[in-house]
Amino acid sequence: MSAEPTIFGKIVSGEIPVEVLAETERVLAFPDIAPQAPIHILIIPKETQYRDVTELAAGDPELLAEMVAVAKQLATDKANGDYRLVFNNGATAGQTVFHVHAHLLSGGLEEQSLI
Ligand code: DGP
Repeated sequence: MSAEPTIFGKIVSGEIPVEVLAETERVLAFPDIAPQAPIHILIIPKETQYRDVTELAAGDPELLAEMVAVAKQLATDKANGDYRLVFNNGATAGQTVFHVHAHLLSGGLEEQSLI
């Protein structure tokens, strides 16, 4: 029996449409629905089994590195190449979707919120 898909699982499967900002064979990037910065993009693996970055780093560090490379490319394309990359890990740390995701924040530190 498979678990109920998360909202990001539904985005990967195409059930929920998003504006794709970057895509590789294993990684997808799309705008956060509630942006906290001029540039606020979510970067996720297409694979659904990793709940958070701790699991991903242990299970597939190359996939984590690919997410970081996508972040750098987006920050270079859309801003000056500098960026923040935030992973919330666990409900009491603010994680609400249990499919690992990086928040890419860029484009003016003074306009950003702590997420
Ligand atoms: P976190 O709190 O770290 O689990 O971040 C989850 C983020 O996901 C939050 O910033 C809002 C975003 N989000 C939730 N649902 C959707 C959705 O349906 N579409 C998009 N684009 N973003 C979503």
